[in-house]
Amino acid sequence: MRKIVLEGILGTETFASIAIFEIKISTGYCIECDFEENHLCGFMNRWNPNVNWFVGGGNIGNSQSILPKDHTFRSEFGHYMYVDSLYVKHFQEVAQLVSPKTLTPMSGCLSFYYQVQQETGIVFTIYTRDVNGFYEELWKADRPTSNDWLLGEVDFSAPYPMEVIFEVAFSSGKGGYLALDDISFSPVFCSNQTGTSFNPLQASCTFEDNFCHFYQDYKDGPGWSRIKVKPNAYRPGDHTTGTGFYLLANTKFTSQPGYIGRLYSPTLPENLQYCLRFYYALFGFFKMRDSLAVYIFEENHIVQEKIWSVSETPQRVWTQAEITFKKPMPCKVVFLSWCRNFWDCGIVALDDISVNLGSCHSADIPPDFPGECTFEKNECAFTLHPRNRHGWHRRRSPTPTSYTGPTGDHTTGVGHYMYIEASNMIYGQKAQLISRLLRKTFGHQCLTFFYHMYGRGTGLLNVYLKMHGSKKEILIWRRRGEQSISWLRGLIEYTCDKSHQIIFEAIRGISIRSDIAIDDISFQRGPCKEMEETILQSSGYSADFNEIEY
Ligand SMILES: [Ca+2]
Ligand SMILES: [Ca+2]
Ligand SMILES: [Ca+2]
Repeated sequence: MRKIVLEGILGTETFASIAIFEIKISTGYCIECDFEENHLCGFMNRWNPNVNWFVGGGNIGNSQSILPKDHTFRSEFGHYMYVDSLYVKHFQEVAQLVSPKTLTPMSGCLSFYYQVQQETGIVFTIYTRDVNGFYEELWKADRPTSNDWLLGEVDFSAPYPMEVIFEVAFSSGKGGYLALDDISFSPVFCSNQTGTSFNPLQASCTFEDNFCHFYQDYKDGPGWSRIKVKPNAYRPGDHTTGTGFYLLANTKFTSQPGYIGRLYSPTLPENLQYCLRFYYALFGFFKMRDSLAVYIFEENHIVQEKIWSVSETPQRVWTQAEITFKKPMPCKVVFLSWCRNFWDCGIVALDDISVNLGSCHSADIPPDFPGECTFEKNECAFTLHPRNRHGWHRRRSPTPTSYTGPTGDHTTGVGHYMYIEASNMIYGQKAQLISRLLRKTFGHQCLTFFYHMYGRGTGLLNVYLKMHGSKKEILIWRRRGEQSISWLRGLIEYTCDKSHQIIFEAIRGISIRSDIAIDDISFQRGPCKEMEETILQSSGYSADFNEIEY
């Protein structure tokens, strides 16, 4: 069972108002329609000066009495959509009927009925269009053999959000009309074969437990090793949590000069668009160019194509790479590290490889989800405490004082984070970053964030929960003093049956080397999936939590 909640939040204007009318919930797929109701099922005509899709039928006494009976009821009272060439003024003018966007992954058979009168000069094509506006032809009408309704069927697969566009183009003004009715979808491919289901998570890995489905061939040298280190300026903590595992390729110790074995992903099915993301960090390279490269290998390794390689980039920072690709054959992604000669060589670290369906760019279009903040665009739902407005700053690039603060943000390595600049504060001074009012948690809530506490004089980072209407700030998490040169993941599991706020409070330590930074805050419903032992003791607030001494 699900509920749909419509929430209206009024702005501050005196006469602000929000109105809702005509909510319709229908069963079936969002790209289906028989056009018998007055809302077109969310389909839209893309308006044009001359040619457009209109609703036909319904015995509306259209002067163009040549128009047909509909397909659903086979009567004058049924409805359908049509495009008439009567008003065409330009060669190949097009009319587009755009479906609602698919919201969940779907694949199967898209079917519809269409009728063409006086077919010469009419081109009827169906396209899909993704959120970046990228068109792909799905189907094109053959020269029709009849003037009655014809069934069109095409295999349709929408692993990521897309629209279906029914497009009619006229090459002359005497092209007659085209009518469309009964668009429907069934989750079985038209040829009655079930769709292959591919879960992109199979090609993702944090390397915390093992190599997941990645593997190597060792014929080119020692390959990538999975390691966990105590972080220092030359070896980072991992990207996933700051204390976990990552992969390392050290080209200084390869048998062949400067060339290291390949890391293969599992096979990715053909004809799907993928977004590959991963984090890398480089250490000690004299020349960075091409020290890490990503190739696409066809199954039998005949086709090999370089799709990405590193260029000049800051060293010693976990940096995110994003690659969108689509191939007509099943393929594997291959990570390769190399350098031209011994003196150029260094270390490449690799972590958090993920594969998603769709373009990488599309994920960036919606702003942060309400429960997430990367600080890339703004401070999201967080505001500064009015009394210490100068406490937290949003920053990109390293902090000005050396031996303290992060060298890049956690999200991409080159993005934004929030931090306190110890040089502008005095010992013991507090800076609070306060969330907007959050609703009660309905059971467990998992708050994840990344924090950076590096510097000899580092002070404290506290996280408080403050219930609405109460002045009391309940401590739910705390770290004191220098923690790591890496970004560390903080996990807090809590419940709260009232609306509340979460407060990040940084307290400046004894010296200017006490910058504290946070990034990538996310609130998720349910208990935290992984809880580390060290965090368990400080997670979940209880009445006596405040009594814990440090
Ligand atoms: Ca109809
Ligand atoms: Ca990791
Ligand atoms: Ca960030």
